[in-house]
Amino acid sequence: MKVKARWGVLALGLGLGLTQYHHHSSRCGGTSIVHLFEWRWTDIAEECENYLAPNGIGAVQISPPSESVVVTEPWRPWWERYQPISYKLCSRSGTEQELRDMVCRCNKVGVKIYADVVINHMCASSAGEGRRSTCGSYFNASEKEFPSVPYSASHFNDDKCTTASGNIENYQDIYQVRDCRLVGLLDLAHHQEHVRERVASYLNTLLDMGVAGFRVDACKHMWPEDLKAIYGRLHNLNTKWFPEGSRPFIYQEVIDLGGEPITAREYSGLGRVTEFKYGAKLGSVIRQWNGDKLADLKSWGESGGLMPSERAVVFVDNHDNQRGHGAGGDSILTFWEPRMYKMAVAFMLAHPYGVTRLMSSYRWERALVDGKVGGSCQDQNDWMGPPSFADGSTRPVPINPDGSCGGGWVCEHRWPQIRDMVMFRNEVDGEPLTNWWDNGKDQIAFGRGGRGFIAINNDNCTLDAWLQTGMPAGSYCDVISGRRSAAGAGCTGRLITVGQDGRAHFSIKATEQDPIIAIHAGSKL
Ligand code: AAO
Repeated sequence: MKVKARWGVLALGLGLGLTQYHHHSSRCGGTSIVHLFEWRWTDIAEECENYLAPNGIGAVQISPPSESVVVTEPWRPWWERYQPISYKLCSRSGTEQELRDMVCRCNKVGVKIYADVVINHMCASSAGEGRRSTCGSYFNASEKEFPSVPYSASHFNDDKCTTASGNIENYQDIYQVRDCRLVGLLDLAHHQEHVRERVASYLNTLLDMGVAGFRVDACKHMWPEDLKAIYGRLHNLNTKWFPEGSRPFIYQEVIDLGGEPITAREYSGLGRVTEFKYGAKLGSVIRQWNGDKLADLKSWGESGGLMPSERAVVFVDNHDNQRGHGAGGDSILTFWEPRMYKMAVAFMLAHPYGVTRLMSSYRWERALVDGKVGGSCQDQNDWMGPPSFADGSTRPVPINPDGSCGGGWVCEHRWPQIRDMVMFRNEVDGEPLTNWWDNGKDQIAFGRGGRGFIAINNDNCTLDAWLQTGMPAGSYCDVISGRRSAAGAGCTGRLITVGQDGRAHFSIKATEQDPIIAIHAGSKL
């Protein structure tokens, strides 16, 4: 309570409403965000209607919608979208009309759209002149000319950067990190009125269209006071879909694993911040590295070294660290290791900390240099773009009869275990963590205020215990091994019977494919 009050005062002191931290209304559930990485707008619109709304997913993070350079060597890497050349809204995911249609259709069914916005920089200086761009706009990176915005040489930071290469060479120097080029990308001078106005105008176009917030890329590389000035110019959300006076939900990408002078805290007064320690540490716990064990998660959260929960967006992996970009290290778990991945995602969705973001990926042909698995192992194919046609345009996402995705799309958010843990999180929203139990090693269980209970066995022996669930007596369907029938009387998975005293028997073999049991108020028969 004290912490909340302190942040509230700080946010008000900054002249910002509190709602930039609030992603959902707890009344309607929708607690989680899914990053539909590289999906086309038309596919996202259908996904909102057919899957996300009915399954209680609250929002989609879309790939950057702004016009970018088209990189053809190697053949159309996913990362070309992080090199904008204008703020026109045609991208590899579709046209502006398709974007508008998607935002409208998703809003209609109550699924919010958060746009990944790349505002720190434009494309790399090495992109030169005469390159292709996604809307066909002209640009000349060598001369720093982007007439469609417009930006020209004076709108970039190069005069402030003191490194010989013009790039960030040392993350210990806060001036380099903010005023030099991130991996050669032309660094915008956000202290200039013109740049602030152009960036705010881009974001406002999206807000007016019905977008509900932003994942702001590369915030570490922008000065907090510049971001504050830009956020201060943002319109409220469109009242066609949102209550009058609603502010955009903002979550800022700041990689803070400790050890650098720039911290997440510098940005958490402006909006939420991506908590990178979360996935790195959780991966290490589930891999049982360095003596880490599930029982350690008893103190998970702020007391365990994470930022305040009401400032954090959390995730097991993201589009960078699932392929060795960004940060997090080898411990990061991804869809490539599904058993451990599902344990990590189930824990994240059951635990009250943070706003949760799910990753939805596509497969690429991995070419591991050292043969290791894990997030940051070297992968020569880390650039590979989404499933594409020969002309480089992105393929649609085909949905199989069993609800999984085909065509190289992984769709972790459609894995039944993950789908039903999203429902679990919606059911227990706002409830405290209760009835923690562990065996001192890699078996844990905990409840959420009598509305849900989960047990996970990552040990090498069976979990066999009578546990206090805190839940009302009755029969519950385990949502990991099955699902409650629509009529509510049957269960396709295992049944857990909670007695009058709130206790229930749990048995999970160490060899099970999904060594998890989860029950919640919505799975009661
Ligand atoms: C591409 C090519 C480059 C080329 C460039 C320009 O790959 O070779 O130079 O074009 O021609 C994405 C791709 C990039 C791509 C870029 C543009 O990932 O490969 O470059 O598009 O097309 C830093 C930033 C962070 C950033 C991350 C990738 O702070 O903001 O790098 N993420 C975002 C996006 C990302 C995107 C961009 C930004 C650019 O999510 O997709 O890039 O728009 C330390 C620092 C971190 C830093 C990492 C990366 O991390 O703390 O701030 O992230 O280094 O080097 C341990 C440490 C940890 C450390 C890490 C790595 O884990 O604990 O702190 O090691 O050293």
